[in-house]
Amino acid sequence: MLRFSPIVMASLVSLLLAGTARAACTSDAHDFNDGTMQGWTSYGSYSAGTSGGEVRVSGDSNGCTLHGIQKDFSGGDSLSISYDYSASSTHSSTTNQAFVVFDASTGTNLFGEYAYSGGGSVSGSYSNTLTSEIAGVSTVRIVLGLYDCWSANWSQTNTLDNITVEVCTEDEDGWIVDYDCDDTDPQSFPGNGVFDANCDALDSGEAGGSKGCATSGGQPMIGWLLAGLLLARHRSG
Ligand SMILES: [Ca+2]
Ligand SMILES: [Ca+2]
Repeated sequence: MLRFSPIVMASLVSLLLAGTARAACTSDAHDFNDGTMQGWTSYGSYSAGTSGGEVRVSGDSNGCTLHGIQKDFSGGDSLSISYDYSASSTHSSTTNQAFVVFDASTGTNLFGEYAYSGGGSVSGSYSNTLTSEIAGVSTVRIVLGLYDCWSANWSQTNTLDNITVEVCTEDEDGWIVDYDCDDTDPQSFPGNGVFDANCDALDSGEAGGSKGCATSGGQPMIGWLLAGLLLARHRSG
């Protein structure tokens, strides 16, 4: 009969909890310095490719159409994005850079906002977090790019870099699962203050109440149950 020592047991539980924590939020972060598009693909009719460690979008069109890059993301309760951009054109009112989100299945526009709209050459950073806008949508399509609404060619361009998209799934109590209790994480218990500062995987009995990280949604118990099942399987095997 195979038995685990308490130390092995504790390690096993930590491993299971760590695995669960990774599943709660997934991050997709790219600096494009290797010259590849990292899964982002062209959207619209402008050309989009990497150059100098960033994504460059350029071309000409009309009809107020959107051009840039796209990527699909699945299965989340909240979606956070941040990126650096630059935008330019040769007219005083045709420079723009937009963050647009569609339902990938239906094409419905769920959200859109200009990071910049005006003229000249600009650069900046944009970030946002969507929750209600993506509720009930299984796969969202993010598009970063520009609107070309002019038949003339105003040499509109965008560059995009350091794009980070984080998708998080809430537990059954509506808490964002964050087992490492890193209160600096943007997804960590938004709007609900600071919790048990020394929370770790095995202190579920510690004071902190039902809103403490270790007891949020009871997931630590799931870890113990899984550990128990693995133990039982080894014992019977
Ligand atoms: Ca870069
Ligand atoms: Ca045009």
